[in-house]
Amino acid sequence: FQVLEIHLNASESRKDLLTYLESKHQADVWGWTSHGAVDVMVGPTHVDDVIRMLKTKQVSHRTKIEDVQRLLDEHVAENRHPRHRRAVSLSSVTRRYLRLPQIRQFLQNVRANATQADVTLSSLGRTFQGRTTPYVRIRQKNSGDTNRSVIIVDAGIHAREWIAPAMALNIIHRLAFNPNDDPEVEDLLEKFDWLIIPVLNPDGYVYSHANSSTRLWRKTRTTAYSRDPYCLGVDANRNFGYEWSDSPEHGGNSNPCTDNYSGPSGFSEPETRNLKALLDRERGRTAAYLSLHSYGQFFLYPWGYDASARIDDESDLAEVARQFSDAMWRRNRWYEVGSSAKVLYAAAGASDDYARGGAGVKYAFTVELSPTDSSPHGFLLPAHHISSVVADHWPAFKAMARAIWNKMQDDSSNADSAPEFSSTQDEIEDEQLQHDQEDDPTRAAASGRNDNSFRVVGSGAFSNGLTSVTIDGHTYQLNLSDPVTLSWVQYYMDLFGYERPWDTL
Ligand code: 0X9
Ligand code: ZN
Repeated sequence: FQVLEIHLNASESRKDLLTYLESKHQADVWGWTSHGAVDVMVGPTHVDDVIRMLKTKQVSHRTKIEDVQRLLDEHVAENRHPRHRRAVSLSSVTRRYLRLPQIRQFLQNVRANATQADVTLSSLGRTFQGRTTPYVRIRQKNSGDTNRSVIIVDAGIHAREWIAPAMALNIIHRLAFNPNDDPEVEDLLEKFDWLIIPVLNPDGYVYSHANSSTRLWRKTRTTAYSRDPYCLGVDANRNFGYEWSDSPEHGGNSNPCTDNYSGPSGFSEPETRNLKALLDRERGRTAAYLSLHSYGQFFLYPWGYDASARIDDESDLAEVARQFSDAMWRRNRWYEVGSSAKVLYAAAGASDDYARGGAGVKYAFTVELSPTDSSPHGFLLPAHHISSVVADHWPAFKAMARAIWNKMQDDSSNADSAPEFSSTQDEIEDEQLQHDQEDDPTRAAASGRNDNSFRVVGSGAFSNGLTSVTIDGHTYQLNLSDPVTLSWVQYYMDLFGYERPWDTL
């Protein structure tokens, strides 16, 4: 496999060309570059045809990665962990891409031993394959029930973007232990509670760690919408239910075999609903939502669903974004800033748009971390780069938090634009404390059985062999002969108090 950097002339048939490459040549779009070019991975049996086609169309291009397999093998080898060693040292987050079980171990270690902050560890809810989704809440030590604004950070919506979970774990490490005696850490905890979800798509993340042939997996691992093993998963960052669309014009797709499959409807997937539930719970308290991705070095704000939609307070978001990119610049890294549909491309159903449009978070951002688009590594950034990425980005995250804080002070001195709270602070706090103590919040949420919440419609007799199942108001087309799907439905049936599942089907 090779990665080609293709320079699309103007806006001409940009989409057509990519759609053609994806459908006819099974090309995989890795990412957009700031100068309007696109990185596309093409397989060995297609690369000659593709290059010939580009030449006849006079589309300029260059080979960016000659041999993806070699890079993959090196990358996987560098990140291989000694199997016998059980304990994960805290500082390993600066040197390695941890596997999911190691991330769980790391988080437990943080909770037990944090020196600089109070840390609680909870689960956002189950994934499609039934995994819990760990997240931490980091608060100033002994701060009792003071009601700070929250900054929510997630990573790993896309499985293959490993630098993002690594960055999230390092933010946790720095806030909870302050390993470099950074005098500003205390201030960050004084200003905000930090709620960090290092891996929002655990099923996909685990799969991307399985071997070099699965390393570039992007989506979740839903088996519900197709029987073809190559067509599993939903692009979780197309599945959020704000201005959701599965049309290619809005960056989505209705074909389960594509890498940007939007799912059958907004919030059809447990992973996106897990984050929605958190954002909804924290409604009115969340100062900022930050979603970490890679790669390309972009700092993006809404709207992402449509390039013609303009956000009304763009200057506020742009100012915070500029503080971030200025701080990166001081570390010799160039970040491009802007609204995502304009800077990158329209992509409806992403988490930032929901955070802003659905959950009312003023400062909602997507960060495409390093490397840049001119790097030869893309998603396969070697693990020994983690520490410099972290060292360079930490000042920028701090600058961002400071900028948001300053903006909030300006706003609250101007009563007209002060944020509205949906309920009293105390109510929200009580609710949150309950959730933090739950091992799995979805269990608590479902404790009152509601007869409309779980319905099975049809009996597998559809021509596609799928059965319509409605869970909690969302309808899924499920392949119930698949054992993983079955266990997942079983999980929800238990949750909603149904004991005898399959007689009715
Ligand atoms: O396409 C995406 O989901 C993100 N880029 S990535 O290369 N990591 O896949 C960008 C999402 C930007 N936000 C919105 N379009 N709303
Ligand atoms: Zn991504």
